[in-house]
Amino acid sequence: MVDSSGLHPELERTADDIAEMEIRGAATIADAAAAALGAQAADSDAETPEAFRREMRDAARRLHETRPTAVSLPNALRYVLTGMEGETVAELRKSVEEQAARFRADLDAAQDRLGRIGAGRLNDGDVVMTHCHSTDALACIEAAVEDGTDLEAIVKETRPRNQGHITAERLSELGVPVTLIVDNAAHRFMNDVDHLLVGADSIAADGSVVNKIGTAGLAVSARDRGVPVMVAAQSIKLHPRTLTGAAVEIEQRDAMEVIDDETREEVGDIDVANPAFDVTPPRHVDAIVTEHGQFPPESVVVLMRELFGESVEEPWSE
Ligand code: RI2
Repeated sequence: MVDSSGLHPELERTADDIAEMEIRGAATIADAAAAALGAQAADSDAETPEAFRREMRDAARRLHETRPTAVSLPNALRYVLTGMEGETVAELRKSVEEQAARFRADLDAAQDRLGRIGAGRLNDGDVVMTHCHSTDALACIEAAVEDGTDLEAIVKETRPRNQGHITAERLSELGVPVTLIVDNAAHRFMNDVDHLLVGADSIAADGSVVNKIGTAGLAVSARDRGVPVMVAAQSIKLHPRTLTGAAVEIEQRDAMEVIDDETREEVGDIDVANPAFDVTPPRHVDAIVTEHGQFPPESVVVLMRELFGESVEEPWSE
């Protein structure tokens, strides 16, 4: 059943959870968005094909407005909506449900493939430093561990949301010895590290990597110590609009994530800035590992053209 706004409660809940970061991580966001569109289609009360199409566009717009940086979200919405085909509501419904299911299955398969490719860069005895929590990055470690590669991890806690705790938990479950450090300790540990391994929320056509705030400085530190920087990112992280010159919007989040109101009042009259992401230039990245292989950042544009061409539709804004 849909509510008076025409949007399914599951879709509303998914949108709220993405905005609040109860659902987070670029791949997980894309998966949840596709599932929500599928649920919207399944329970739609639309009586005409036009009403159904409009409802799906409204649903996609609602999801799109939640978080601006991870391009996996619009890429997922575009994939599902461009697969919407048919003359009748029943046909349209079926096509959306099938396309959403296909997207989700492809996403899983892509992450597995990416993990196996990334694992090839990791050698027995290596120490990997991680930042934030990325399922794409973890897939590389998981595949390496499955191959019998012994790894250790230095895990940054990643203020302000401490997603490093999730990474630490997942790695422990895999049997990888973990040392958790505060973000400020990263440079001190860089001499002990063989790889810096991070995920991505968006990758621009010039090979710039948009990822959790702190990645850019970390990559400079890794470069300084000769530590290779490896970015694990499925192709849904490629930002097609950057092919035509658009910049990736950096999400600014609530000050409350950095400092609670009471402490802030004690400190005095201050501004608080909380950008969620930063941009690591291609010269500080060694390899972008995707499900299609690994690329030096400067050549990722070739893959982008192949996958998206030059024109990028936004069916939800029609
Ligand atoms: P996967 C996260 O952002 C991190 O920046 C992480 O590197 C990226 O998403 C990719 O995650 P946030 O949602 O898609 O925690 O690899 O702000 O899981």
